[in-house]
Amino acid sequence: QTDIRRTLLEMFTNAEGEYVSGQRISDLLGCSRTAVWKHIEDLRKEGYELEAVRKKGYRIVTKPNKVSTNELLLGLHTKKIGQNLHYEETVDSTQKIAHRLAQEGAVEGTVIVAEEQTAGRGRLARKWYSPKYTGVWMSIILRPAIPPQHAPQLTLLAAVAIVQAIQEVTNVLPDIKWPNDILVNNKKLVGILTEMQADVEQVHSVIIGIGINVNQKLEHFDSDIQHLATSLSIEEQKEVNRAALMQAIFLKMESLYEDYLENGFGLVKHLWESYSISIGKRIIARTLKATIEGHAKGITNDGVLLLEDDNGTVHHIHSADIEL
Ligand code: BT5
Repeated sequence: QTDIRRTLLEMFTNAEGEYVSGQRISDLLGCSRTAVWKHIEDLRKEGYELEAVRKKGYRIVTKPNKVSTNELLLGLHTKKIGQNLHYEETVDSTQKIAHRLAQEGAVEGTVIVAEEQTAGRGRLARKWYSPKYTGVWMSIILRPAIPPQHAPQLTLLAAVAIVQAIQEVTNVLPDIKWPNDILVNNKKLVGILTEMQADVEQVHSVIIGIGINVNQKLEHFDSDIQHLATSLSIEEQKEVNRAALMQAIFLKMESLYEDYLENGFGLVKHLWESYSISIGKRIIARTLKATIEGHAKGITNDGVLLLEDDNGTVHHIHSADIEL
């Protein structure tokens, strides 16, 4: 069923807005005219606006403002990431679903995407606002053979892939703030939440949750984050295609991930440092136990932040909120 729709959409895309006759469609799909009509009806239900003209055939007038499985799979040239896709209209949290699927043996590269999250979460059980049709709310399941203490490296890998994808799809030039924020002009555009299933020696799965504000207007943000959040469309001053952005992320992530598995953290570390605004500056790090002020010297090979306080002591920060 998905394959037929995929072929159908490819056909319309190749037609570039011109009509495709019902006969041609039924020939190519190898199904009856009645079956063609049913597939067209299904596309309409998904939000595609299709025009049917006697003797000419069908053409696509507008695509839905949704991110459907079809939109995401059409022209996706990855080997793994995004190829096994779970698309949902509304979920509590894509992280929750990803954990369940990972436990049930979901293949590496499985992605859970939702149009809306009713209980999207950040770190430390904080809330992540995920309003309908406006953002990218997704979780990616990876299964690297690495020790658990290396898992934070994948947060940094995801951040680099997202920054590169944003630069490819828009004119926005974002910065990374250690460990998991992507900012534009000091406002939060993206949050990343990496969780894992592991035993002491080995990771079973790493679940990378990615939240990107894409098409929200300022007034769409809840008042408690209005002063600290931004979206791509606010920065770009036009709507941004979410499916194209996700595809770009899948591609960038896959190539960085392949390099990471083969050659280690070196390339990601180098790229991450080039996008980071927290390194080489005076910062304040609030951990659960303490607040430390000092000079951010860099990150270790495990992705741990090195912070030198005024007494010259270098602290290894595993998790904190950073103030610049
Ligand atoms: C994060 O947490 O930044 C990680 C967010 C991860 C969200 C994704 S969406 C898909 C997947 N499924 C989930 O349920 N989660 C993941 P943290 O660093 O703790 O930041 C949380 C803080 O960011 C909140 O306390 C707010 O201040 C702020 N915030 C909440 N929603 C926001 C939004 N949409 N845009 C910008 N800031 C937001």
